[in-house]
Amino acid sequence: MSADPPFVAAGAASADTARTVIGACPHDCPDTCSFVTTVHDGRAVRLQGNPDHAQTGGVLCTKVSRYLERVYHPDRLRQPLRCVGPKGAGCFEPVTWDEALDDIAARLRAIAARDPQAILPYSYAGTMGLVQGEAMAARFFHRLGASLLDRTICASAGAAGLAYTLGGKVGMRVEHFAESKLILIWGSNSIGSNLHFWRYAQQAKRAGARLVCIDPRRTETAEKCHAHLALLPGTDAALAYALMHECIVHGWVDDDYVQRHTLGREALRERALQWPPARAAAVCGLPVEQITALARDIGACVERRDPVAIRLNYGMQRVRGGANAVRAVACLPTVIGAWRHRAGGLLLSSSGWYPVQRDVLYRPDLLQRSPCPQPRVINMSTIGDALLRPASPDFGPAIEALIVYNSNPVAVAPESRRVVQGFAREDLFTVVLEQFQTDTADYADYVLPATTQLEHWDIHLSYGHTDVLLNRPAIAPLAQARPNTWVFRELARRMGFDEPCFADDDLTLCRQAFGDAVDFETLLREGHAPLAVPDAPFANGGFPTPSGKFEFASPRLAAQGLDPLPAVLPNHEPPGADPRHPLAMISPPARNFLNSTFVNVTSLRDAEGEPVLEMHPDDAAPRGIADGDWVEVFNDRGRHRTRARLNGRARPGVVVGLGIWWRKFGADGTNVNELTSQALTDLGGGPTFYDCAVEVLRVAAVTPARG
Ligand SMILES: Nc1nc2c(c(=O)[nH]1)N[C@H]1C(S)=C(S)[C@@H](COP(=O)(O)OP(=O)(O)OC[C@H]3O[C@@H](n4cnc5c(=O)[nH]c(N)nc54)[C@H](O)[C@@H]3O)O[C@H]1N2
Ligand SMILES: Nc1nc2c(c(=O)[nH]1)N[C@H]1C(S)=C(S)[C@@H](COP(=O)(O)OP(=O)(O)OC[C@H]3O[C@@H](n4cnc5c(=O)[nH]c(N)nc54)[C@H](O)[C@@H]3O)O[C@H]1N2
Ligand code: SF4
Ligand SMILES: [Mo]
Repeated sequence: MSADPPFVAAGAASADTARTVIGACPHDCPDTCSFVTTVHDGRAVRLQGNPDHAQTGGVLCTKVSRYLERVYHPDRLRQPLRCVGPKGAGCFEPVTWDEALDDIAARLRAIAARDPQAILPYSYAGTMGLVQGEAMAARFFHRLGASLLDRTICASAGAAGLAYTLGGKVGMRVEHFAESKLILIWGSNSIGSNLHFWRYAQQAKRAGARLVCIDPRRTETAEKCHAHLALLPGTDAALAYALMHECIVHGWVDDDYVQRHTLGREALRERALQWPPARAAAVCGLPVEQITALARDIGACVERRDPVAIRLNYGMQRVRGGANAVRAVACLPTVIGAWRHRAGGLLLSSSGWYPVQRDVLYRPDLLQRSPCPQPRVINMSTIGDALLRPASPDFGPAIEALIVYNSNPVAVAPESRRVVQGFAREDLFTVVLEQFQTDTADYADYVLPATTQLEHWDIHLSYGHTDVLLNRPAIAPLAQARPNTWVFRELARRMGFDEPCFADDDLTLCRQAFGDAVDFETLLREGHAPLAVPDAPFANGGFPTPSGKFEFASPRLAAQGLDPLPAVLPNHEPPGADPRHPLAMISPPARNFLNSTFVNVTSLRDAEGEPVLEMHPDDAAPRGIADGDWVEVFNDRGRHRTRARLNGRARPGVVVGLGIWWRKFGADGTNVNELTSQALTDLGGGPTFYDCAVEVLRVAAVTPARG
């Protein structure tokens, strides 16, 4: 066993009386809750929402209320494991940390001696913590000169959409939605995935606000709104333009605001006038009255000077035209001058408000000390293809080693057949840092046991509010589990990287994350501290674009020879266009899971039951499918067996496969990503999970493989 680092707070594991420790929820969720763990005799016995953190309001979601079940799960990985059989067969033997780390370092050294770019990190937001996320890992891979990973799997299309309009991941402060009079919940199942925003929406509703949901699926959120527009996936830009069309022709625009604070208003006007509601209705698969009624709701607010707010979320940017759709939607509040009011405007992500000291934390300068100062960049959304590509002058070396942490790509990446084929390569050296034996860990050469949030330090930004949160460890690491930072520190030492930054401990990394921009003493005392974000940040313009204006038309895109205005782009696989695969499949998250996290927590899995495909009776009946029947969903990429559910949530032409189940819990060892494609979005290189044509057939009963 290697030397133990000081990753546990002084006294954290030793007190013998009950005490409480303030932490932060690590999961990839806009709410970033503060929680309080009660520890008794070194064991966490209770975990609750922090009542002193306004954004949390003392309330956690169902998933994280069950966090202790996950922390003390009998299946937690407790020691390093080495693969001793064929890839993916799940044959592992325990090894010591020293054996594992020595061998991993030796393997990486040998590959790096040929070309460090043959080594690829693969990580996402299993924890959103800045310290257990990329801090020590980024330093390690920069110093090594490994391939860089473009972390696109979730939000990069939306990020590009925001960058080319309002200038970045900034927007309204979420608490001000409580004062809005009309809230469009657009591409978001807030009750399932943004619960603490929903609390503000409820406050607004009680104060007389109207809530409108724009989502192909009749979600639990859609059910509770005053109106629901169940448009076809990938048609949001057409809807946004039709709403702007109505605003323009009826004079529901704020000319003064538009003149002062925007670029390209004439061009936008012309484009919007090409989208009368009837045209959009045909594209979106909506009754035209729903569009004109929503436009009238907006117009009534404009006339009364009531604030209109949009809670846009990432669900609508997982299609070919995702970035342009975000751009089009973002134009709407600007056209009506909604930003003048603190309860008006739009929020997709607030993460751009945070002054993260990236250069200090991630040390990109270390690339200069590596043998490869300008490594290639690999898009994580096409990991299947990347792992299967041979060396070529275009691509560079084949990927020989993959270090996975904070992610479960075998379950979550698109086009599983290719992903699995890549991970199954016997000549690929794969190391997986994990808390559990996930689908990805099954393909590892080494599985390294990772700590959970209760066992390590971290510091957090949020993409749904504007506070910084500090996570203190509440308990000692379980068995031999170790924080990600510790693993990369130990590997750095074995690789001979002697820069002082590799000696920084986790608390030092926490302090470095925001430097002087937040008061660390407040964080240590209270666990959270607010950023200074103005109440109505764009009431007087001042957008963080190069022009300082809201860019209806983007000079940056024009300079690249692209359409400067938001474009209405059809899906790669438009609903109904392919007679062999006439149904559009979307696969948004199941409420009791967080991506593929929690799927192995029994109480939460029981709440979800089993993988299902929601269908509309109009699509089920002609295929002879009844509620509860086994079906096969398929296209040219793959097939997946699941049960049909006719529960009134799917609209005609669209089927919904709730995600993201572990493959090994699927009836035939697959999940929805068997069907999804590696095609990318218009801007940002994002995945197109919800742009997926399929056909569905009834099949005989399937005997589940497991679970
Ligand atoms: N319970 C739970 N909470 C989560 C997650 C989870 O897995 N489970 N995941 C977390 C993560 S990583 C993220 S990124 C966010 C995801 O949460 P959101 O950003 O809200 O995105 P999604 O859940 O992908 O999709 C939201 C809604 O968009 C709808 N949708 C699908 N296609 C379209 C379309 O073309 N147009 C429109 N208008 N709507 C569409 C879906 O039906 C879904 O109800 O939530 C986070 N919170
Ligand atoms: N079909 C379909 N596919 C999707 C989506 C969809 O809507 N539909 N959503 C996409 C989206 S939005 C996202 S964000 C991605 C999410 O994909 P991922 O980022 O891979 O998220 P998870 O599936 O939650 O897997 C995170 C893993 O990190 C591990 N982990 C957590 N904390 C730590 C830690 O401190 N250390 C280590 N070493 N490991 C840790 C967890 O145990 C878990 O297995 O999936 C994408 N895939
Ligand atoms: S998953 Fe989201 S809602 Fe649930 S506790 Fe974590 S931050 Fe809060
Ligand atoms: Mo995500």
